[in-house]
Amino acid sequence: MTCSLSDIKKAIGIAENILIIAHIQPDGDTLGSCFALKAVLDSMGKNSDICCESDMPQRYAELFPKQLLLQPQGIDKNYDLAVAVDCADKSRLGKAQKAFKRAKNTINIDHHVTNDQFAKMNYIAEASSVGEIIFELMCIVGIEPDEQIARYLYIAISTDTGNFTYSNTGRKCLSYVSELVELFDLRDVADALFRRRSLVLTKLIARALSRLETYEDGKIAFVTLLSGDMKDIGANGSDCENIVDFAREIEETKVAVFFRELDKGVKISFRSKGDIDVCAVAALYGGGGHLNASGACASGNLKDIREAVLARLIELV
Ligand SMILES: [Mn+2]
Repeated sequence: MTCSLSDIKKAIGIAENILIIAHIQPDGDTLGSCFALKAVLDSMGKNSDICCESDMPQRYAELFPKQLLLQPQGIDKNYDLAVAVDCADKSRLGKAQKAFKRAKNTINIDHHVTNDQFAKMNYIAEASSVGEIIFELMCIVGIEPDEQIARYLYIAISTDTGNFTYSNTGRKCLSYVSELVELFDLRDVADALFRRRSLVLTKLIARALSRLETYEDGKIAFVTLLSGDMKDIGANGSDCENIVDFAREIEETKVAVFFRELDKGVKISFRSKGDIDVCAVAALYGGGGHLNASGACASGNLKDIREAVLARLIELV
């Protein structure tokens, strides 16, 4: 069932031990929102843990206390409440699904239009980021943001809005950030998020761009990483966030796709401009997301999947 933020406040009120779950291959929004929520719960005197199937991505290692991100395999506790954060469907919980199911009550806080409401209580809002929703929840439970909460919420909101440049950047998220901005060192965090990149990621981008292919006069742009590339460069999946943007930024390009070959299947990230709905294309492969940004994990081989995606996109551009 769907619920309101005050229902969530009530559910938190009667829970003592709370598990917060970030999605697999976590991004800035899920991590920032989970850590902000934990800080809010700490202030309320609640016990909470954060778990995620994937390791902390290198990009975020210095921004979050890594030791607080628990592996779901190590969790044997039964929580009163489990909260899925930024997860459009159950599969995004990965191995944390078990602990989620075991919890007495479950909440799903998300902003993906494709969310399938897999929890007992579902709060799916139209928002730039889950960070924006956690800000509102924080206000409703009556907690004042401190340095930590402000920093985490900024990370969540700024990364999901492409540093306040995507079309989801609106008055709400800007006004929330304006309330947070004096509480933490924005320049320092922004520098780590948007003006710095690891050598590994730089090499991955170079490799992906070396395989750039364009179709329909550049309206469609594909970048690709083969499974051997990751080993070769010493990278893992979490290093790949945002590679698709290098294709999206091409002036002529209307739809950008990043294919990453996995041991089994292919991870596909879609970005589009204007009203081209890549969420519908991702849905063909069991994925989803937003109109202009979505993703899927397709089974099959890279060559066939690329051809099928291309055929579908040619109809759209
Ligand atoms: Mn998000």
